[in-house]
Amino acid sequence: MNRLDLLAGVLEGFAIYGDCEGVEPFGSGHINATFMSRWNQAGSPLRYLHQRINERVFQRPDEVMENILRVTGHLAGKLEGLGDRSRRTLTVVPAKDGASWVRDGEGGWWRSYLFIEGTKSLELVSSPAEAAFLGRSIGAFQKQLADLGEPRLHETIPDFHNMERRYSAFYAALERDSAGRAKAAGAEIAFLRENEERGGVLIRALREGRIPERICHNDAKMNNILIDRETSEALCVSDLDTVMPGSSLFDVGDLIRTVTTTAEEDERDLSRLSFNPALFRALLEGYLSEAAAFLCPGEWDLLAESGRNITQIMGLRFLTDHLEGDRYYHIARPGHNLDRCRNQIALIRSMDAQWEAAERIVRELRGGGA
Ligand code: ADP
Ligand code: GN1
Ligand code: MG
Repeated sequence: MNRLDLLAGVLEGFAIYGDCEGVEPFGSGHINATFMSRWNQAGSPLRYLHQRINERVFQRPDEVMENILRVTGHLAGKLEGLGDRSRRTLTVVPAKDGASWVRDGEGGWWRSYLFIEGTKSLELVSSPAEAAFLGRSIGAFQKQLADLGEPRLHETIPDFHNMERRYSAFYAALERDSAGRAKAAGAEIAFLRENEERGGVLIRALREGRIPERICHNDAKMNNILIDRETSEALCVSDLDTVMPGSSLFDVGDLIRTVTTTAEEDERDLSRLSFNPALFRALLEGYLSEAAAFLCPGEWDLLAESGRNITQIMGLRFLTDHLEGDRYYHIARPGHNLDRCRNQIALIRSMDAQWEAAERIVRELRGGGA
């Protein structure tokens, strides 16, 4: 049965009142199946967002939802008093039986959120001001979650940003070469092999205690942040499936990866892609306006490096998935994951070429704010 039919079968299960006037696919996420529904609620138009959780990726959807309820509840508490609180954090719409999900006829797990109106998500940043808003929103998100307390959040994907584990998975995929694609990816494989050592820098620092474990988003790429269409303010951090213990630098790195580039993640014309130091500065200024208060010296030391590191882990994961026959990420065309990998490698090369500028910017910001 297709996803839309499955959704039609579960909509009844959510505590949503009124008449459903239509459902359509929504967004450009690589993982879950996302839809938007339109309702007529006693004359008022309303929308909701529905997602089927990708169970290949998230093997314990119940734990994912338990985390999300805690996190959204905590964030809502921090935002108490604000008139537009329900636009600034996700709100889970419960099922009629009180659960936070509804199961479909195939056993799939569905959840619903209030649809946050008047927002968009960006694939590319168009100004330093936007970059600063995005940085600030993740700094604030980390700060707000710092006192979430016990128990520790579930690790919804264990070792998610563990580069060493990601390299092991890559080498295993290369060895199997189950889709027969390794030969045509020789240059990318060579690049990732050559850069394995430096790739371990964040995970080693975390393991050795030079940077602390913190609750972070873990998937803080730009299009997971909802932007107000009117003001360009980064209003709401979404896609909370991977909020769990990690490093603040995993989020900073993912922001650097997606905000400071001049081309989208799957752009094939690599001549259009470069690292933009002005966006890098603005992004970090925004992030630090919230995070300078809690970052420790070890985190400052690796701030610039985090961008290269998270770009590298994504390049590695895209290539691993390509070698395995595209089983993890949604793809829209043959070779999509290889294109994404090439794009990430080009971005690392551009960051390398402008490394002195990046380090100088961090030094200046540290001098002014650390
Ligand atoms: P995936 O895990 O597949 O990436 P996301 O949770 O990121 O799915 O959702 C896909 C897209 O839907 C996001 O990039 C965002 O633009 C949009 N989105 C997510 N939640 C909401 C919401 N509550 N209201 C409006 N748009 C949303
Ligand atoms: C996936 O779900 P989405 O599209 O926001 C992935 C991230 C990658 C990203 C690359 C759970 O994010 O880790 O950085 O694609 N999410 C998961 O664009 O694997
Ligand atoms: Mg997403």
